[in-house]
Amino acid sequence: MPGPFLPSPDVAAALAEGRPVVALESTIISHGLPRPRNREAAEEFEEILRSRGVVPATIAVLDGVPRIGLDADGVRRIAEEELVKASVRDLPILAARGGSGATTVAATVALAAQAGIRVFATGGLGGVHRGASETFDESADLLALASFPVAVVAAGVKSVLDVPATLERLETLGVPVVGYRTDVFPRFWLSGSDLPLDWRVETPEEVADILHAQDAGPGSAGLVVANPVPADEQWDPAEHDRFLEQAFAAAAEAGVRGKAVTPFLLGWIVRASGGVSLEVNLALARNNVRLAADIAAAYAA
Ligand code: PSU
Ligand code: MN
Repeated sequence: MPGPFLPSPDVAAALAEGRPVVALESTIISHGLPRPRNREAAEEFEEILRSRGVVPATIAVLDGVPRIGLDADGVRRIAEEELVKASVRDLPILAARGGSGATTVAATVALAAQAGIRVFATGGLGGVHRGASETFDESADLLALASFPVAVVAAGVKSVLDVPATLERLETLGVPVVGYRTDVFPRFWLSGSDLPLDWRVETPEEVADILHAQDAGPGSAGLVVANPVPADEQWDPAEHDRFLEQAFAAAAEAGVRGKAVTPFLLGWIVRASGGVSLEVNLALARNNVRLAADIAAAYAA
């Protein structure tokens, strides 16, 4: 009978020895990126970490067992199988039934915290959806960031969301947000916004100092490290705005609700843009994985 979760041998050894580990989510692979690029991306993200001396811990639930770090077959499974999108609330159900699921930011953060992993890289966070005052659709990612001591490196929140409302909720929930070499909150495919941040950091070491200060403090909140996609790799803003409006119209027409909303919008935009949004999504995710590696290394040092 496996324990409540199963770290891979690499991850277990690194954690025991205090070497740097970075968590990676699996929903971005299973539901956020199209096949077959998703499998290449999963392998590439892990390789970026290894090349920087950091152990990758891609997280997913496979056959009822939360896995912290996957082997090659596990990576293949999250890319190729039809897994459910698993948030925090789905974890006990999958465990009890022996089911499999790709973990969202929220579920990945919960499992990373349980395993003792302090740093996590993704593409963009979930947040408050547009029209949330009617639908109440707000990602469980926000509550998880308030509940578990894991720093998330993200290119802000997806621009399909209500970004100002998301920042307000992060403030209410007590989740610190720092801009990495930026004074404004990035919008996923776009490097900038008109939303100022209170705090800016310039180096991975500064982020590591914040993590150590959190460790010594009273709370258990996470941290958002907002890392903009480099300006020369961002999506053309006018084109971005045009596709976004069309995607909302398509979602309304299709009557998409609940946890299907985010995958629908991302998938629709990839297809409609002829893959332009996909290249930017991959660029920003790589950029986040690199920074997370450097933060984890500074934190372990
Ligand atoms: N960021 C990406 N692609 C994604 C996601 C984030 O670049 O697919 C996923 C994450 O797993 C995040 C989820 O937790 O979208 C948010 O979904 P929802 O809005 O239903 O909470
Ligand atoms: Mn939702």
